[in-house]
Amino acid sequence: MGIKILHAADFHMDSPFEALETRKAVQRRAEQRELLGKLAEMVNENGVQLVLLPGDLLDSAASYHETHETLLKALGSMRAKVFIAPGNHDYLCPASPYEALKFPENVTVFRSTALKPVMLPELNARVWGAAFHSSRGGSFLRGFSIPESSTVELMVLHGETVGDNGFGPPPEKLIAESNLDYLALGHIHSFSGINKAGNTYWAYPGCPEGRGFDETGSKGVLLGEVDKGRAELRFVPMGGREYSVNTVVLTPETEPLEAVLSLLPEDAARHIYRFVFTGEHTGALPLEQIRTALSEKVYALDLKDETREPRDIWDGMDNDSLRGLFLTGMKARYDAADEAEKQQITMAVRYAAAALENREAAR
Ligand SMILES: [Mn+2]
Repeated sequence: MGIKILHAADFHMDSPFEALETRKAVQRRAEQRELLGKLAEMVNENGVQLVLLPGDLLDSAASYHETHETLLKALGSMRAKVFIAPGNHDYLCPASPYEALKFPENVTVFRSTALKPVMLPELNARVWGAAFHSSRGGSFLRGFSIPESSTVELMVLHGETVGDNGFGPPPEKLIAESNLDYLALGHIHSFSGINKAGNTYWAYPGCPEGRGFDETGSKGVLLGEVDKGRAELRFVPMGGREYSVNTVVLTPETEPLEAVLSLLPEDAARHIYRFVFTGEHTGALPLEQIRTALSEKVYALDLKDETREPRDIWDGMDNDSLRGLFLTGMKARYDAADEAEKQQITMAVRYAAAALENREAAR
Protein backbone atom coordinates (compact mmCIF):
# COMPACT_ATOMS: atom_id res chain seq x y z
CA MET A 1 0.00 0.00 0.00
CA GLY A 2 1.30 3.45 -0.89
CA ILE A 3 1.53 6.68 1.05
CA LYS A 4 -1.49 8.95 0.71
CA ILE A 5 -0.45 12.45 -0.27
CA LEU A 6 -1.96 15.79 -1.12
CA HIS A 7 0.11 18.17 -3.23
CA ALA A 8 -0.95 21.82 -3.53
CA ALA A 9 0.96 24.98 -4.41
CA ASP A 10 0.80 28.65 -5.27
CA PHE A 11 -2.07 29.73 -3.04
CA HIS A 12 -0.71 33.31 -3.14
CA MET A 13 -2.72 34.17 -0.05
CA ASP A 14 -3.49 37.89 0.34
CA SER A 15 -3.08 38.67 -3.32
CA PRO A 16 -4.08 42.25 -4.11
CA PHE A 17 -6.76 41.23 -6.71
CA GLU A 18 -6.21 44.60 -8.32
CA ALA A 19 -8.66 43.98 -11.15
CA LEU A 20 -11.56 43.81 -8.68
CA GLU A 21 -13.31 46.59 -6.80
CA THR A 22 -12.09 46.89 -3.17
CA ARG A 23 -15.10 45.18 -1.60
CA LYS A 24 -14.69 42.15 -3.84
CA ALA A 25 -10.92 42.02 -3.43
CA VAL A 26 -11.49 41.82 0.34
CA GLN A 27 -14.06 39.07 -0.21
CA ARG A 28 -11.68 37.14 -2.49
CA ARG A 29 -8.93 37.26 0.15
CA ALA A 30 -11.43 35.91 2.70
CA GLU A 31 -12.29 33.14 0.24
CA GLN A 32 -8.60 32.30 -0.10
CA ARG A 33 -8.53 31.78 3.66
CA GLU A 34 -11.63 29.57 3.48
CA LEU A 35 -9.81 27.46 0.95
CA LEU A 36 -7.34 26.42 3.67
CA GLY A 37 -10.19 25.02 5.74
CA LYS A 38 -11.50 23.11 2.71
CA LEU A 39 -8.03 21.73 2.15
CA ALA A 40 -7.80 20.52 5.75
CA GLU A 41 -11.17 18.77 5.35
CA MET A 42 -9.97 17.11 2.17
CA VAL A 43 -6.81 15.93 3.95
CA ASN A 44 -8.71 14.43 6.88
CA GLU A 45 -11.59 12.95 4.88
CA ASN A 46 -9.19 11.15 2.55
CA GLY A 47 -6.81 9.90 5.21
CA VAL A 48 -3.93 11.83 3.66
CA GLN A 49 -0.63 11.13 5.43
CA LEU A 50 1.66 13.70 3.82
CA VAL A 51 0.76 17.20 2.64
CA LEU A 52 3.32 18.65 0.24
CA LEU A 53 3.20 22.44 -0.20
CA PRO A 54 5.96 23.64 -2.54
CA GLY A 55 5.87 27.37 -2.08
CA ASP A 56 4.08 30.64 -2.77
CA LEU A 57 1.49 29.85 -0.14
CA LEU A 58 1.66 33.56 0.63
CA ASP A 59 1.79 36.26 -2.03
CA SER A 60 4.36 38.28 -0.06
CA ALA A 61 5.88 38.67 3.40
CA ALA A 62 3.26 41.35 4.14
CA SER A 63 0.35 39.02 4.77
CA TYR A 64 -2.55 39.72 7.12
CA HIS A 65 -2.87 38.57 10.70
CA GLU A 66 -6.16 36.77 9.83
CA THR A 67 -4.31 34.80 7.21
CA HIS A 68 -1.65 33.66 9.68
CA GLU A 69 -4.29 32.57 12.19
CA THR A 70 -6.24 30.67 9.55
CA LEU A 71 -3.11 29.07 8.12
CA LEU A 72 -1.88 27.83 11.50
CA LYS A 73 -5.33 26.56 12.44
CA ALA A 74 -5.86 24.75 9.12
CA LEU A 75 -2.41 23.16 9.09
CA GLY A 76 -2.71 22.17 12.75
CA SER A 77 -6.08 20.51 12.14
CA MET A 78 -4.62 18.27 9.43
CA ARG A 79 -4.07 14.73 10.69
CA ALA A 80 -1.01 14.51 8.45
CA LYS A 81 2.59 15.64 8.28
CA VAL A 82 2.87 18.89 6.35
CA PHE A 83 5.96 20.03 4.42
CA ILE A 84 6.40 23.59 3.17
CA ALA A 85 9.18 24.67 0.80
CA PRO A 86 9.11 28.51 0.62
CA GLY A 87 9.04 29.91 -2.94
CA ASN A 88 9.95 33.12 -4.72
CA HIS A 89 6.96 35.04 -3.32
CA ASP A 90 7.08 33.74 0.25
CA TYR A 91 10.85 33.29 0.49
CA LEU A 92 12.46 32.94 3.89
CA CYS A 93 13.72 36.28 5.25
CA PRO A 94 13.70 38.04 8.63
CA ALA A 95 10.30 39.62 7.86
CA SER A 96 8.79 36.32 6.71
CA PRO A 97 5.82 34.83 8.57
CA TYR A 98 7.75 31.54 8.35
CA GLU A 99 10.22 33.10 10.79
CA ALA A 100 7.71 34.92 12.97
CA LEU A 101 5.01 32.29 13.36
CA LYS A 102 5.04 29.26 15.60
CA PHE A 103 3.91 26.41 13.39
CA PRO A 104 2.10 23.35 14.79
CA GLU A 105 4.22 20.27 15.44
CA ASN A 106 3.02 18.39 12.37
CA VAL A 107 4.45 21.10 10.09
CA THR A 108 8.00 21.24 8.70
CA VAL A 109 9.14 24.40 6.94
CA PHE A 110 12.31 23.76 4.95
CA ARG A 111 14.68 26.56 5.86
CA SER A 112 17.95 25.92 4.05
CA THR A 113 18.83 26.77 0.45
CA ALA A 114 20.51 23.35 0.39
CA LEU A 115 18.28 20.31 -0.04
CA LYS A 116 17.73 18.66 3.35
CA PRO A 117 15.88 15.41 4.14
CA VAL A 118 13.34 14.59 6.83
CA MET A 119 13.18 10.87 7.64
CA LEU A 120 9.77 9.31 8.20
CA PRO A 121 10.60 5.79 9.42
CA GLU A 122 6.95 4.97 10.15
CA LEU A 123 6.22 5.40 6.42
CA ASN A 124 9.58 4.16 5.19
CA ALA A 125 9.83 7.50 3.43
CA ARG A 126 12.03 10.53 3.22
CA VAL A 127 10.91 14.04 2.26
CA TRP A 128 13.48 16.42 0.81
CA GLY A 129 13.10 20.16 0.47
CA ALA A 130 14.77 23.55 0.33
CA ALA A 131 13.77 27.20 0.67
CA PHE A 132 14.20 30.33 -1.38
CA HIS A 133 16.00 33.05 0.60
CA SER A 134 15.21 35.75 -1.97
CA SER A 135 12.91 36.19 -4.94
CA ARG A 136 15.57 34.58 -7.09
CA GLY A 137 16.58 30.98 -6.49
CA GLY A 138 19.50 28.77 -7.36
CA SER A 139 19.84 25.38 -9.01
CA PHE A 140 18.75 23.14 -6.17
CA LEU A 141 18.44 19.97 -8.17
CA ARG A 142 21.78 20.25 -10.00
CA GLY A 143 24.03 17.39 -8.89
CA PHE A 144 21.31 15.88 -6.71
CA SER A 145 21.03 12.11 -7.02
CA ILE A 146 19.81 9.49 -4.55
CA PRO A 147 21.38 6.02 -4.54
CA GLU A 148 19.03 3.07 -5.03
CA SER A 149 17.17 2.25 -1.83
CA SER A 150 13.88 0.82 -0.67
CA THR A 151 12.92 4.13 0.95
CA VAL A 152 10.18 6.15 -0.78
CA GLU A 153 11.93 9.37 -1.79
CA LEU A 154 9.84 12.54 -2.09
CA MET A 155 10.78 16.15 -2.68
CA VAL A 156 8.94 19.45 -2.18
CA LEU A 157 10.40 22.27 -4.23
CA HIS A 158 9.41 25.57 -5.75
CA GLY A 159 10.15 24.84 -9.37
CA GLU A 160 11.82 27.79 -10.90
CA THR A 161 15.10 27.02 -9.22
CA VAL A 162 15.31 23.51 -10.49
CA GLY A 163 16.84 24.56 -13.78
CA ASP A 164 20.05 26.43 -14.35
CA ASN A 165 18.94 29.99 -14.33
CA GLY A 166 15.52 30.13 -14.49
CA PHE A 167 11.98 30.33 -15.04
CA GLY A 168 9.98 27.60 -16.68
CA PRO A 169 9.76 23.89 -16.19
CA PRO A 170 12.83 22.13 -14.86
CA PRO A 171 14.98 20.15 -17.24
CA GLU A 172 13.83 16.56 -17.45
CA LYS A 173 17.44 15.40 -17.24
CA LEU A 174 17.96 16.83 -13.74
CA ILE A 175 14.71 15.27 -12.60
CA ALA A 176 15.65 11.89 -14.04
CA GLU A 177 19.07 12.05 -12.35
CA SER A 178 17.49 12.82 -8.97
CA ASN A 179 16.14 9.27 -8.74
CA LEU A 180 13.28 10.55 -6.57
CA ASP A 181 9.98 8.70 -6.55
CA TYR A 182 7.92 11.88 -6.63
CA LEU A 183 8.91 15.51 -7.09
CA ALA A 184 6.15 17.88 -5.87
CA LEU A 185 6.74 21.17 -7.67
CA GLY A 186 5.26 24.63 -7.34
CA HIS A 187 5.46 27.89 -9.31
CA ILE A 188 3.67 27.10 -12.58
CA HIS A 189 0.04 28.10 -12.12
CA SER A 190 -1.63 25.54 -14.35
CA PHE A 191 -1.76 21.77 -13.80
CA SER A 192 1.09 20.09 -15.69
CA GLY A 193 -0.36 16.60 -15.78
CA ILE A 194 1.51 13.80 -13.99
CA ASN A 195 4.85 13.42 -15.74
CA LYS A 196 7.72 10.97 -15.54
CA ALA A 197 11.44 11.51 -16.16
CA GLY A 198 13.61 8.45 -15.64
CA ASN A 199 12.14 6.75 -12.56
CA THR A 200 10.84 10.02 -11.15
CA TYR A 201 7.24 11.19 -11.31
CA TRP A 202 6.76 14.96 -11.16
CA ALA A 203 3.93 17.48 -11.38
CA TYR A 204 2.81 21.04 -10.90
CA PRO A 205 -0.74 21.09 -9.50
CA GLY A 206 -1.21 24.74 -10.56
CA CYS A 207 -2.80 27.24 -8.21
CA PRO A 208 -5.87 26.01 -6.29
CA GLU A 209 -7.89 29.08 -7.28
CA GLY A 210 -7.55 31.53 -10.19
CA ARG A 211 -6.62 35.11 -9.37
CA GLY A 212 -6.72 36.74 -12.79
CA PHE A 213 -7.48 36.33 -16.47
CA ASP A 214 -4.13 34.58 -16.96
CA GLU A 215 -5.36 31.81 -14.61
CA THR A 216 -8.54 30.64 -16.30
CA GLY A 217 -10.67 27.55 -15.88
CA SER A 218 -10.99 24.97 -13.14
CA LYS A 219 -8.22 25.00 -10.51
CA GLY A 220 -7.33 22.48 -7.85
CA VAL A 221 -4.88 20.19 -6.09
CA LEU A 222 -3.41 16.71 -6.54
CA LEU A 223 -4.55 13.82 -4.39
CA GLY A 224 -3.48 10.19 -4.45
CA GLU A 225 -0.84 7.65 -3.55
CA VAL A 226 2.90 7.39 -4.01
CA ASP A 227 5.10 4.40 -3.44
CA LYS A 228 8.51 3.17 -4.55
CA GLY A 229 8.48 3.69 -8.34
CA ARG A 230 4.78 4.61 -8.40
CA ALA A 231 2.71 7.78 -8.25
CA GLU A 232 -1.04 7.64 -8.79
CA LEU A 233 -2.43 11.11 -8.36
CA ARG A 234 -5.54 12.78 -9.64
CA PHE A 235 -6.47 16.40 -10.10
CA VAL A 236 -9.21 17.48 -7.69
CA PRO A 237 -10.91 20.83 -8.45
CA MET A 238 -11.30 23.03 -5.38
CA GLY A 239 -14.52 24.51 -6.77
CA GLY A 240 -13.55 28.15 -6.39
CA ARG A 241 -14.48 31.05 -8.63
CA GLU A 242 -13.21 30.66 -12.17
CA TYR A 243 -11.85 33.23 -14.59
CA SER A 244 -13.04 32.99 -18.17
CA VAL A 245 -11.94 34.90 -21.29
CA ASN A 246 -14.33 34.94 -24.26
CA THR A 247 -14.29 36.50 -27.70
CA VAL A 248 -17.65 37.76 -28.95
CA VAL A 249 -17.69 38.23 -32.71
CA LEU A 250 -20.30 40.83 -33.73
CA THR A 251 -21.95 41.53 -37.07
CA PRO A 252 -23.97 44.69 -37.73
CA GLU A 253 -27.07 42.54 -37.08
CA THR A 254 -25.95 41.19 -33.68
CA GLU A 255 -27.21 42.65 -30.43
CA PRO A 256 -24.05 42.72 -28.24
CA LEU A 257 -25.83 42.06 -24.93
CA GLU A 258 -27.80 39.13 -26.41
CA ALA A 259 -24.57 37.69 -27.75
CA VAL A 260 -22.97 37.79 -24.29
CA LEU A 261 -26.03 36.39 -22.53
CA SER A 262 -26.05 33.41 -24.88
CA LEU A 263 -22.48 32.59 -23.73
CA LEU A 264 -23.13 32.67 -19.97
CA PRO A 265 -23.43 29.30 -18.21
CA GLU A 266 -25.99 28.73 -15.45
CA ASP A 267 -23.53 29.29 -12.62
CA ALA A 268 -22.12 32.49 -14.15
CA ALA A 269 -22.95 34.49 -11.01
CA ARG A 270 -20.06 32.74 -9.22
CA HIS A 271 -17.45 33.46 -11.86
CA ILE A 272 -15.39 36.22 -13.38
CA TYR A 273 -15.61 37.05 -17.08
CA ARG A 274 -13.77 38.98 -19.72
CA PHE A 275 -15.59 39.55 -23.00
CA VAL A 276 -13.61 40.86 -25.94
CA PHE A 277 -15.90 42.12 -28.69
CA THR A 278 -14.53 41.81 -32.22
CA GLY A 279 -16.11 41.86 -35.68
CA GLU A 280 -18.22 44.77 -36.92
CA HIS A 281 -20.27 47.28 -35.00
CA THR A 282 -21.42 50.81 -35.84
CA GLY A 283 -19.91 53.30 -33.39
CA ALA A 284 -18.55 52.55 -29.93
CA LEU A 285 -20.24 49.73 -28.02
CA PRO A 286 -22.48 50.80 -25.12
CA LEU A 287 -20.14 49.11 -22.62
CA GLU A 288 -21.59 50.79 -19.53
CA GLN A 289 -25.08 49.67 -20.52
CA ILE A 290 -23.86 46.10 -21.05
CA ARG A 291 -21.99 46.20 -17.76
CA THR A 292 -25.09 47.32 -15.87
CA ALA A 293 -27.23 44.66 -17.51
CA LEU A 294 -24.73 41.96 -16.51
CA SER A 295 -23.87 43.24 -13.03
CA GLU A 296 -26.14 40.76 -11.22
CA LYS A 297 -25.47 37.92 -13.63
CA VAL A 298 -21.71 37.53 -13.08
CA TYR A 299 -19.39 38.00 -10.10
CA ALA A 300 -17.10 40.40 -11.91
CA LEU A 301 -16.71 41.59 -15.45
CA ASP A 302 -14.20 43.08 -17.84
CA LEU A 303 -15.30 44.32 -21.28
CA LYS A 304 -13.16 45.27 -24.23
CA ASP A 305 -14.37 46.82 -27.46
CA GLU A 306 -12.17 45.75 -30.36
CA THR A 307 -14.86 46.03 -33.02
CA ARG A 308 -14.39 47.96 -36.24
CA GLU A 309 -16.85 49.99 -38.28
CA PRO A 310 -18.92 47.91 -40.69
CA ARG A 311 -18.21 48.57 -44.29
CA ASP A 312 -20.19 48.18 -47.45
CA ILE A 313 -19.93 44.51 -48.30
CA TRP A 314 -19.72 45.39 -52.02
CA ASP A 315 -16.75 47.66 -51.42
CA GLY A 316 -14.01 46.82 -53.95
CA MET A 317 -16.42 45.35 -56.53
CA ASP A 318 -14.92 47.39 -59.34
CA ASN A 319 -11.33 46.42 -58.60
CA ASP A 320 -9.52 44.34 -61.14
CA SER A 321 -8.78 41.53 -58.66
CA LEU A 322 -10.00 38.13 -57.58
CA ARG A 323 -12.04 39.86 -54.92
CA GLY A 324 -13.53 42.29 -57.49
CA LEU A 325 -14.52 39.44 -59.79
CA PHE A 326 -16.06 37.47 -56.94
CA LEU A 327 -18.05 40.49 -55.72
CA THR A 328 -19.32 41.32 -59.22
CA GLY A 329 -20.61 37.76 -59.60
CA MET A 330 -22.23 37.74 -56.17
CA LYS A 331 -23.81 41.17 -56.69
CA ALA A 332 -25.55 39.96 -59.86
CA ARG A 333 -26.97 37.00 -57.91
CA TYR A 334 -27.94 39.29 -55.03
CA ASP A 335 -29.87 41.67 -57.28
CA ALA A 336 -31.87 38.77 -58.74
CA ALA A 337 -32.53 37.13 -55.35
CA ASP A 338 -35.55 37.19 -53.03
CA GLU A 339 -35.23 38.42 -49.42
CA ALA A 340 -34.20 35.09 -47.88
CA GLU A 341 -31.58 34.48 -50.58
CA LYS A 342 -30.32 38.06 -50.20
CA GLN A 343 -29.55 37.33 -46.53
CA GLN A 344 -27.69 34.16 -47.41
CA ILE A 345 -25.66 35.90 -50.10
CA THR A 346 -24.81 38.73 -47.67
CA MET A 347 -23.49 36.17 -45.18
CA ALA A 348 -21.50 34.37 -47.85
CA VAL A 349 -19.91 37.60 -49.02
CA ARG A 350 -18.99 38.53 -45.43
CA TYR A 351 -17.36 35.15 -44.84
CA ALA A 352 -15.48 35.36 -48.09
CA ALA A 353 -14.33 38.93 -47.41
CA ALA A 354 -13.14 37.89 -43.94
CA ALA A 355 -11.30 34.91 -45.39
CA LEU A 356 -9.68 37.03 -48.09
CA GLU A 357 -8.48 39.52 -45.48
CA ASN A 358 -7.64 36.84 -42.96
CA ARG A 359 -10.04 38.31 -40.45
CA GLU A 360 -12.09 36.39 -37.93
CA ALA A 361 -15.11 35.34 -39.95
CA ALA A 362 -18.29 37.06 -38.87
CA ARG A 363 -20.76 34.58 -37.46
MN1 LIG B 1 6.31 31.24 -7.73
